[in-house]
Amino acid sequence: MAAHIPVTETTCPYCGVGCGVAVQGAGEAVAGLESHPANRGRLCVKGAALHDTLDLRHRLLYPEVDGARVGWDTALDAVTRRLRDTLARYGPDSVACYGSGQLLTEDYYVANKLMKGFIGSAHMDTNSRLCMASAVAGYKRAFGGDSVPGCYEDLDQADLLVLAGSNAAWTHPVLYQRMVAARKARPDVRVVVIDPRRTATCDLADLHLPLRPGADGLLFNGLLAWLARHGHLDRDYIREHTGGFQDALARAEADSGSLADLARRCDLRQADLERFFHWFAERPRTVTFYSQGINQSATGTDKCNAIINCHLATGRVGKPGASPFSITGQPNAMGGREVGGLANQLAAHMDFAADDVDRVKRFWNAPNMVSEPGLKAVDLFQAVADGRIRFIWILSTNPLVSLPEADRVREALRRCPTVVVSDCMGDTDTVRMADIKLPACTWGEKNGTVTNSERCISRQRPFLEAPGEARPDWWALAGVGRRLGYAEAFGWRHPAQVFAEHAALSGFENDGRRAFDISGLAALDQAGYDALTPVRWPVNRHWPRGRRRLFDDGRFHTDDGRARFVPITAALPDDPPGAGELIMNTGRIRDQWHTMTRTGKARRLLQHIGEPFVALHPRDARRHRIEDGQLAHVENRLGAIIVRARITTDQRPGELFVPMHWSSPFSARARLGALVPAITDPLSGQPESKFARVRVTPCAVRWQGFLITRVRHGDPDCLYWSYSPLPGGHLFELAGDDDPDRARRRLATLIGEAGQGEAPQWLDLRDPTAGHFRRVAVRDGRLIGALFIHPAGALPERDWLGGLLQRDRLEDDERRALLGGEAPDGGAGDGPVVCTCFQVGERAIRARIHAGDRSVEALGRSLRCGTNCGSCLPELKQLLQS
Ligand SMILES: Nc1nc2c(c(=O)[nH]1)N[C@H]1C(S)=C(S)[C@@H](COP(=O)(O)OP(=O)(O)OC[C@H]3O[C@@H](n4cnc5c(=O)[nH]c(N)nc54)[C@H](O)[C@@H]3O)O[C@H]1N2
Ligand SMILES: Nc1nc2c(c(=O)[nH]1)N[C@H]1C(S)=C(S)[C@@H](COP(=O)(O)OP(=O)(O)OC[C@H]3O[C@@H](n4cnc5c(=O)[nH]c(N)nc54)[C@H](O)[C@@H]3O)O[C@H]1N2
Ligand code: SF4
Ligand SMILES: [Mo]
Repeated sequence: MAAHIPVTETTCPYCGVGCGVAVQGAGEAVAGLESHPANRGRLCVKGAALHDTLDLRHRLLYPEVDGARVGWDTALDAVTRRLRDTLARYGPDSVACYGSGQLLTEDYYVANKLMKGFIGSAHMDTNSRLCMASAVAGYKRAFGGDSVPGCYEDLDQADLLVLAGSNAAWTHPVLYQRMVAARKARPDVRVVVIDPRRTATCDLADLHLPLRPGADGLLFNGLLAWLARHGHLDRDYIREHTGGFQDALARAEADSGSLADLARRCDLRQADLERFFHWFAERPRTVTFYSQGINQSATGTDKCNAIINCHLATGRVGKPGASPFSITGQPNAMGGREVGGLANQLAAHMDFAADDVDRVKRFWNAPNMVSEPGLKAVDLFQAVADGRIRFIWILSTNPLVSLPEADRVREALRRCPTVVVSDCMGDTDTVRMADIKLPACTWGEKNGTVTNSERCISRQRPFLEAPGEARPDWWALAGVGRRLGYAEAFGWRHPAQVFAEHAALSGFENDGRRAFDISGLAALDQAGYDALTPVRWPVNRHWPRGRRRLFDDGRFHTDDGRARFVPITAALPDDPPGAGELIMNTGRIRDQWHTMTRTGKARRLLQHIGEPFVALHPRDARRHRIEDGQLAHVENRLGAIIVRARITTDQRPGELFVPMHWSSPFSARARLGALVPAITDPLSGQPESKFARVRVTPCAVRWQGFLITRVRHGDPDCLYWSYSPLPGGHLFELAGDDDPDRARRRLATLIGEAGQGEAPQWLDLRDPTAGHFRRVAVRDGRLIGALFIHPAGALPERDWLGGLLQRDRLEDDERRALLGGEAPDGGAGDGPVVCTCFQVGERAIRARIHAGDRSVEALGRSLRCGTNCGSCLPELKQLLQS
């Protein structure tokens, strides 16, 4: 980077890897930060596309009360008045706050303090309930505190990497690349992937265990029993540092039975199971890296403990290259755990024990300190639905998409007298339901700290002015605190002051009992805060520069200092699906982040996968008469979606996969949260998001098509649509079950541009017998928009047409080509973009393979694909194999 342009060192706002990012100027360019220990200069596709998402399109820029734009004073007065009224009439239990692992630690700390200390309601929960709650509960049961023992270096040092319920190649790409590098440097390293689906992550696997969904607890119980039977336990470690082993082992033995039996119940080959067990026995340096395939389950906490039991039994906790490693999803999931964002925690790793409550109360000088845990997310929204909660403030999360039974959640918010939503974006499913909308700063504008999966605290630093009247979330929350009369408790002027208070609380009367202690940072002034470099907690007198691993001394945070084995009876998800039913698994794709509010702004992030889909096995496709690329209904008694079918043997028969990302602004009917039943783990309250019973049927359409337009007026009125931004406008994929000519007339009204002048010139091509309709609108020689309708969906390249939107004048051959529907050079385009960094499409890659490229390296030399972030390497390999 050129020396004269200022560079801001900050942290990526997406996944829990927590990569350092170097931003040039006001976001002109981004690069991986070489000095950051999490990524050492690397970024994945989403991180590398951050500067494409900084523009102000779709931003919420001004506060609104009941649909009218107001100033901040009026908005915060309104929040306070309605809050006071609700408190006066219905008491503190009628007030709730729902936060997010995408808040900064400072925002989160203030929300928690306001709710639990001053409003006096413990109904403060967070979307981390849908994400990390089981992992937290598992760690607490085993270690006596919510502490991740290991660190990222363990991934470089392990001899066995077990990825359980993680698609890290797509969801934690920079860590995945680290594992790839480790595997390459030391060929003896073994990688086992446990996932019912064959995912991109399996590219690295020496062994893929495509187990029956939900069978992980059984599998790890089986491992524990096998290790004991074959003399692979670390007896000294068990004796010196743990408790409860005999019970746990007895339960595991009773549960798992013979190896043949175990294999049958997990639906795995016995030989594969044995291979995994032998590798585990032979390789003391084992990291089990686990994520949502484990956590998001009605027995998620037990599954976490079944994994931890195996690590404790072999003494593999907190040692170099050896730990059970729950990987966090959101950028500040860990920060939320530190400030007590979950309804069953207080701040700074304290619970609801009487002395904890008293300690926090004294520290805050809190007038209305809560003394009992509040409602967990799913129950909390149930309380909104039945009118017990009458005021809710939602910050930095989109529960109308991400919660189970999402249609019921919508009904609940519709009925709730006061819904306050803080978001940086103006049009999300949840923002649409708000009575009061508060515009939040977002990445690039926010100033504070986040903690990643390995307990590393990093700064997010601003490099942009806050646009419009957007303000930091902590500022809005503190404004309400002051209006309630707590000027001193909420009097901060800068996030550095909030951080210092949070750090001081972590050390307050701690005496080493609570793992989370960053009292060493409590004296930071603003300059020190601004200069803070990444550091792994604890940071205190004993560990002034942070600590890499916890529990390496074999001492835990339980009363007797010993870790606990937890006896597990591994329950499989209750009854098998009924006749005609399939199991719907849900999760993430490579280039999108959750409900797409930010990643959905970058065209290049929609070129890899541009539409919502359902992946299914060819056998199920045949049985349910569904063809590849066809639209399909996926439904159950709770809801219904329409998505495109992708037929693949990567799925097990009887099981579907649907991505969680598409929401109302992005597709007509794809909010899959509506179909997920609100079944939760009794210990953690985490919903079972990966196991919904559904039916799938073909979706009959009479026409397919697409529309491009310079401005977006509204949503298409037809059976199916999905949206993508284009550099000069907008793209909708369309399909309908009505008369195509009528659809043409209706949908063409969506074509337009800003500041309409004289009427555009319409070029029409109609062939009613063939069912072809084309309308192109041109004004002053510029393309304004186009609509193509066709019975079967043989349609021109969207990106070629989209490119024409950016032109000041169309050439004659381009006009002809437009109506003809084919690029002048006859090029059919490059197909789906596989390598997002260098924009290399599937067709180009196939062409090079035909021309003789035989390896990913050769493809990289010819086309550069796969040579930057590496996220597409698994797909390049797959194309080479096919
Ligand atoms: N690209 C991208 N990356 C992200 C995110 C994103 O939205 N997009 N979100 C971030 C967040 S918040 C999170 S929490 C993480 C989540 O990261 P992951 O947990 O890796 O992602 P998921 O796709 O939700 O689920 C992981 C895998 O669990 C598998 N699975 C389903 N059922 C079972 C089962 O019974 N047993 C086992 N062993 N596996 C099962 C699924 O098939 C899936 O491949 O990703 C983070 N990173
Ligand atoms: N079926 C199914 N459901 C799932 C999952 C699954 O795998 N399957 N995964 C679950 C998991 S692990 C997670 S983490 C959740 C994620 O689900 P959500 O948290 O609901 O999804 P996001 O799209 O990340 O929502 C973040 C919102 O905050 C806004 N935002 C961004 N930055 C800021 C900010 O600084 N301040 C404010 N106020 N707003 C901001 C964004 O515009 C967006 O509207 O989904 C859960 N739901
Ligand atoms: S791996 Fe995660 S933190 Fe790193 S650049 Fe990608 S999304 Fe951002
Ligand atoms: Mo998550």
